Amino acid sequence: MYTLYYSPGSCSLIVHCLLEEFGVPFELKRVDAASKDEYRRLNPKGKVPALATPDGVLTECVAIVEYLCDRHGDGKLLGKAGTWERAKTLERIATLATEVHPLFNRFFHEDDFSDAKEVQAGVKARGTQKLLAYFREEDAALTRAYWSGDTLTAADFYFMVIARWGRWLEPPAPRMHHIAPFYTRMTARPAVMRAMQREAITPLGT
Ligand SMILES: N[C@@H](CCC(=O)N[C@@H](CS)C(=O)NCC(=O)O)C(=O)O
Repeated sequence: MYTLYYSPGSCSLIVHCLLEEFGVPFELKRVDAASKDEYRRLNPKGKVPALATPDGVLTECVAIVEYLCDRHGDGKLLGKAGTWERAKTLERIATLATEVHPLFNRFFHEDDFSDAKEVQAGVKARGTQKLLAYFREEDAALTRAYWSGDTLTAADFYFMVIARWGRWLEPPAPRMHHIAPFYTRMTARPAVMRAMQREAITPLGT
């Protein structure tokens, strides 16, 4: 039995959706300000997600996604180890984790970058600019059913969560011309609907 430590709508939603997709039993534990100190004993980084597994506690979205897909996906959603499909899907996931997620840190947590208000404003403004440029480029390229192509992969769940954060941009990422049908398709998946319902969030709301 797994336990997923999560915060609603955060990057832990990617893992939550995959657990639902694979239909494996798991418990959910919400991490918030009140439980943070206790949570640090389990995950000293203090961030979500963390997945308590029979093998131990695993952190980092990329590692958890690969672990779950290998254990439960049988090559589905990530591709079998050693294949081009696996490499290309991981390439997409790695870009989201190492390039795009940090841009959202500038957008949501500009005060992490400086104590000076004018520097924070600059960090946020540049982050916003880069995110809009990123989503416009992805929107133009997203001409197939899924962000990753004709076949659903784990990267699509990651992009869906990232696009959901982009609802605060103007224009909102989930409403962009090509991203919109992808986003609707993803958020209509029963597994995604179940995960969002349990986190008390909606595709475009809190
Ligand atoms: N590199 C980590 C990033 C995790 C992360 O930034 N989690 C955010 C939510 S999306 C978090 O826990 N933020 C709360 C905090 O930093 O205290 C991963 O990909 O799992």
